[in-house]
Amino acid sequence: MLQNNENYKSGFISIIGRPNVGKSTFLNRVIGQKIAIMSDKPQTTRNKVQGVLTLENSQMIFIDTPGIHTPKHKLGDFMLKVAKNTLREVDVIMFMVNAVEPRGKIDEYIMEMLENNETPVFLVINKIDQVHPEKLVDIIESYTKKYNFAEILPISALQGNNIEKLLETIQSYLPQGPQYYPADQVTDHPERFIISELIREKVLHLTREEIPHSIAVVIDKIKKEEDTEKDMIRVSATIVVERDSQKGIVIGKKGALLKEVGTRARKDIEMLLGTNVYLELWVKVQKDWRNKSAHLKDYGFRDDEY
Ligand SMILES: Nc1nc2c(ncn2[C@@H]2O[C@H](COP(=O)(O)OP(=O)(O)OP(=O)(O)O)[C@@H](O)[C@H]2O)c(=O)[nH]1
Ligand SMILES: [Mg+2]
Repeated sequence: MLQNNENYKSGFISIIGRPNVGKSTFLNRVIGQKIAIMSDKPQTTRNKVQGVLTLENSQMIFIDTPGIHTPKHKLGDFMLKVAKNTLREVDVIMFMVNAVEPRGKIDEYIMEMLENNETPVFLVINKIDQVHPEKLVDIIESYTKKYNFAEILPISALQGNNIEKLLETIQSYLPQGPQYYPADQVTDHPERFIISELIREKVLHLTREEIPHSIAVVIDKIKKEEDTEKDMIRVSATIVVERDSQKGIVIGKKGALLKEVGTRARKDIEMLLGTNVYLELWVKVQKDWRNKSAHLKDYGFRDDEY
């Protein structure tokens, strides 16, 4: 049953920061399921991804956002807008930074952006598994001299250090409120979106240089197969690239790379759907799609949704 009593707390928490600091890794750890894709390539996340954590006395709705960067095309403009817009109506802002990298221009840009904000901002220093604890004091100082944070929490999203403490602290900032989502709902994204993201993630993992940024994945069809013995869902998807040469790379020698993408993505999709999956992948060239509004809309980057 959906809770709505005096002792129940709920609210929205936006996670913002530079690309690659571990925002999506944090979200997935807290939710306990992969709903946002992760990679070591910057600008992995392109849309906002909402993850719901329901505890006995509270519900926290985390909003993972695209890493803030200087946009170089229309897709980048869209991503920046998505990240900024999530700040408007949340109860807590988690500004995540990477303990391993020094404070940079983008961090400063973000702190300036937060300057006239009424919402409490937490400084969350991630990847502390990578630095000596003695270094933390200097890292903290380099940020606190620029901004007055409500809370400062060093964590490791990958290994789980201090996550419980962070959740408890967030909870203490949430207002009394209703349980917005049923307890078993972990995200508001349709399966179709997560499936396309899981496929994109495998391409990110298996390619380098410009490819990760140049692809989009479109789901053409998801269909339950009726005449098979076992439960089986057939998924057809198209990987869109920007140039002919990229098509060759994504397909690989004798189709090897595309096959590997398919095998890995199928496993994740089967986990997501809890059934056998037959995955069909196609590759298509769509010149300069990242700068074309019509294509951006087709591939799920719709301005009017934000
Ligand atoms: N060592 C270490 N690595 C981490 C930690 N958290 C995340 N990573 C790694 O950092 C990389 C980036 O993680 P993501 O979660 O995709 O980062 P992001 O901030 O969502 O990146 P964008 O979506 O591009 O903005 C991945 O290779 C993660 O495995 C951590 O606590 N420790
Ligand atoms: Mg991300």
